[in-house]
Amino acid sequence: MSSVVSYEVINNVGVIKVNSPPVNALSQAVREGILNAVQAAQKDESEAIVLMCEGRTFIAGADITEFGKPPMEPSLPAMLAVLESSSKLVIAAIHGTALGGGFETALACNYRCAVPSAKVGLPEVKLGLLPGAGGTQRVPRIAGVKAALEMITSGNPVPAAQANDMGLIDEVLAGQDLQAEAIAYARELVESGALHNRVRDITIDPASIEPGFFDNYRKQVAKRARGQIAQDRIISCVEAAVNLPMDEGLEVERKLFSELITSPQSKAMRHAFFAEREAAKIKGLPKDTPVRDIKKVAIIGSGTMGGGIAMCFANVGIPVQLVELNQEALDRGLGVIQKNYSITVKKGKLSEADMAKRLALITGTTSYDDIKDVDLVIEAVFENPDIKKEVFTKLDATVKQGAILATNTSYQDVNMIAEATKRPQDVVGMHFFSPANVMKLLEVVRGDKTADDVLSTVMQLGKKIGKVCALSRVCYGFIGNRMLTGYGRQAHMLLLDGATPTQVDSVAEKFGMAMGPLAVGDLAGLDIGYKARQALAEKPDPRTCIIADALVESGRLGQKSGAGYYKYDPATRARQADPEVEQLIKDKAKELGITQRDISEEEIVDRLFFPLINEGALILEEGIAQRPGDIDIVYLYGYGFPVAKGGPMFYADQVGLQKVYDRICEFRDTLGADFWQPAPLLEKLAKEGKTFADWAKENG
Ligand code: T1G
Repeated sequence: MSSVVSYEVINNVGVIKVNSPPVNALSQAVREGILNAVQAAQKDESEAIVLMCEGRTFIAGADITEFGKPPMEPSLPAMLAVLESSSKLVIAAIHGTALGGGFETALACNYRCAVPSAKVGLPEVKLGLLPGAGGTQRVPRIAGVKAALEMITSGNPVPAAQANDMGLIDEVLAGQDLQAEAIAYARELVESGALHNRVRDITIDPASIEPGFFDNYRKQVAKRARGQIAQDRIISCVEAAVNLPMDEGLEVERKLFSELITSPQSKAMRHAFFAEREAAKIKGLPKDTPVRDIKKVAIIGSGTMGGGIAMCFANVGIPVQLVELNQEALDRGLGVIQKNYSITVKKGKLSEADMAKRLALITGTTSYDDIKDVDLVIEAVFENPDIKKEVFTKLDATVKQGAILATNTSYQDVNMIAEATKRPQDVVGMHFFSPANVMKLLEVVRGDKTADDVLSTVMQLGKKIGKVCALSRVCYGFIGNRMLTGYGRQAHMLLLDGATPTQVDSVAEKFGMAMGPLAVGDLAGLDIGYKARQALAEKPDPRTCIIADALVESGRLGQKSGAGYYKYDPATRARQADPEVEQLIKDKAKELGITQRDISEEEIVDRLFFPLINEGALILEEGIAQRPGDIDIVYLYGYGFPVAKGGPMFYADQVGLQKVYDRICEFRDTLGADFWQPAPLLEKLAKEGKTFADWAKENG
């Protein structure tokens, strides 16, 4: 056979085993090995064929690393055609996650069995693609059009039991011994004279689809697709599965797949896929860096952040103690957690039993003595450096040696906090994003003295609690918030120059941001920034805050007060433009001697997003971030940047660094040098005709 696919006949069943770590992706060697094994099985004494995998999972999809390279035979469709035309029953035996081309391979088999913990899915949409090996044609034939559309446009995996109910899995095994149980199931099928089922032989009655269904579905999906095109093409493929014979439907699928795989959106989303995994790796850290065992966690502060962080740990079965100054604050914090879980239960996303299990893992205390033997403490108190230093001094005096002492600070100097202890090597930043139990980004902030095993522990723990981690060195605002300053500043200055809040936010949302910058300010509360500015020793440039200050001083704090940059419908919280605010903006512009003008969409896009890129370049050359891809991950998972654009640095490469550089120089010369100084690295790469991706390759 081959180094990645073995074949042997056991009890008259031909067993094909794929063993191609890490996820048995359908590389050329795997495709060739399976095809050869199926052909060999046609001629031997086997009465049926089982296709299974070694290692952590069944085939997890096409080999994404092969995309963009010249195609290598046998193609996946060719391999599947041999599988589907086998004269002997072929049974896929699934464990782990059968995803994408992996699940499509299983669908081309006659039967599918799986262990209870297995999941199946078609996540191609998350890569800006569609299932390109028959998934859009076979799933609707088995599970029906609606279920197929939900599964393929969401890309979410389906657990084995549910897949069994949908008909996508024929048999859920006991799961004690996959190979033995799969062989027994194959024998049972042979001995019972099971039909040579082929999914392609199922037809869907077009009359069963209500008129206008597909167009309505397109409209519904377009809202959540945020400009992504794959969902629309998936719907067209499923429509073809209803109206066309299998081979013609496969032709439609192949054509639309080819369109997507060369699309900028898919290239961006595939970049994001690999960047996320790259970001979890710390340059220069030995692969065998030990990891500390985190069995018990304490969180100092049970406010919004502390409570959300506590839920992250309870959700994965790690006991967590909240520490508060007094019982009243503690009870309030625990009450908020209970309420958050109850809301999830009401939405049907959590069972009562699981809620109870998680709540039982979250306890509270007002005494540091109760947390002296925890393995990790995360401080989540006010963003006041003196309070943080006081907390860390107390932790240092109380908590056992070897515990990790983390701060959730968004801005403060982690080195300064570490110096408040005698163990700076155990101090690290774990910057969660609000709401901490929802937002996936975790900025891991490396202090100058943070130990390697602390970093490796926190990166691994971050993944365990469902976060996407990116490493930052210490600077004001780390990666995300530091870059956000320029973005927010320009949003404010665009108003003074003549754009309205609606114009700025709708251009940002058309670009793909989850929410425009001014609406985000209203959501977070304009008073937060106001208080921070009031605390500054040096008053900020009025051009960057005169409107925001005036709004707060007139009681317009944002959604929490019913009005900020916008008015908010009390029932729906829908935002409405407010002529009062638009007049206030005009008055403030006049006060500053700014002559307002029409602002183009292009100027808004460039003035919002080029500062992100420029600051990202500075962050790279200062060594604050390891890679441009890490910066992309911060923005994709922490700030609602559209994944179809890959992140600010990937987007910059697509725009072209020369264009970005020239535009920033133009803004410097027309809007003023205060806020428009091109980063030296950006200038250098532009002049050399290079990209940030080139920089990443050259810098390892
Ligand atoms: N191809 C190549 N490498 C892959 C891969 C893939 N499909 N999936 C994972 N890897 C690498 C990954 O980069 C990492 O590498 C290592 O495996 C472990 O991954 C024709 C066209 C399977 C749920 O989208 O969702 O099929 O960093 O850290 O957390 O219609 O990987 O170690 O060097 O994520 O245990 C469709 C993508 C492809 C599945 C495992 N399939 N993978 O999660 O490990 S397109 C997918 C995942 C397709 C067909 C279409 C997850 C996982 P390294 P990991 P994990």
